[in-house]
Amino acid sequence: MIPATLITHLQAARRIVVLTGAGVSAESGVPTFREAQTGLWTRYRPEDLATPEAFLRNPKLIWDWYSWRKKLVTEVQPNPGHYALAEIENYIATFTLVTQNVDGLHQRAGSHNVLELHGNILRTKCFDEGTLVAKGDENGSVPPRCPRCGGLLRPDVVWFGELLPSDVLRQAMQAAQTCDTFFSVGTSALVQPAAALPWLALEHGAVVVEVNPQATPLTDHAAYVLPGPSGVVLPELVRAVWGKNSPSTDENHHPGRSEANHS
Ligand code: BJW
Repeated sequence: MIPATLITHLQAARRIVVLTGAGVSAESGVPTFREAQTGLWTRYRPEDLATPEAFLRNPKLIWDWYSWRKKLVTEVQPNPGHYALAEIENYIATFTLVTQNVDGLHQRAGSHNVLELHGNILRTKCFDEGTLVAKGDENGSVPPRCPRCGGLLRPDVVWFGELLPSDVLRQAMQAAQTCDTFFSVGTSALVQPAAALPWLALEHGAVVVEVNPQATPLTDHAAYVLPGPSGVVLPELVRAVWGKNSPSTDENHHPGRSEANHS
């Protein structure tokens, strides 16, 4: 069900950016943010946990939430969506994977050029100094304390109200402005500044493709919408574009928008 015109476009594509969100890891068993939370954490909203204020209010609660999630991400495996994205990197001259995910599953699937906008849950840093702490330097308290200054340790992720790593954001914006094709995959496209990246790509003439079973604020503006789980859609796309499968119908193409993007 990959539109024939999209297949043709991708066969000639030179610069592709893919922005991923929690939906890409959903099929690995990692819960998304704005869908139902599971287990112990059903009574909390991520917006109430993923802030510096929440951490300072109740450091143990937040540390425990992240400990639970850290354990989860080390126990799950990358899914076919992650592997398909790692494979596309082999076919495209300039391929940038920009992820909002903090789980490291793209790297474990073999992706190399990965920009982590929101950090990585498996790294730990000092809340006060911002310096990274090597594994094993964490002491036994909950949360552990910084071996240098005694401050509280926290995961090296970006919480609401915090700045994204400036160099990573700059590279992502640069890639979005200069790509010929921009994929938005498995993200609700709500959280800024990541959500602005597809719009930046649109403004600069890229063909924007969305992969998501649900509609988002981007859906009506994308040239192509591939509605389905990324673990199914992305491998199908790789087969259709770079494999031996023949192209299918054009039913998900929004022709007017695509032409506008190329004008
Ligand atoms: C599938 C699927 C399958 C399911 N296949 N798909 C401008 C306007 C208004 C507000 C702001 C603004 N600029 C900044 C803000 C404030 C704020 C913000 O954006 N708020 C919004 C809620 C409005 N942004 C910030 O605070 C950022 N900092 C910043 O901008 O600093 C400067 C500043 C501050 C304050 C004011 C102004 C400027 C920082 C944002 C940090 C986000 N951090 C988190 C937590 C990371 C750590 C952790 O993991 O705990 O990042 S929040 C959470 O949301 C996480 C995610 O990376 C992020 C995005 O979520 P994502 O990935 O899109 O997940 P979901 O759950 O929302 O969606 C999943 C999607 O998957 C759904 O669409 C499903 O349909 C789909 N799906 N199964 C494909 N199988």
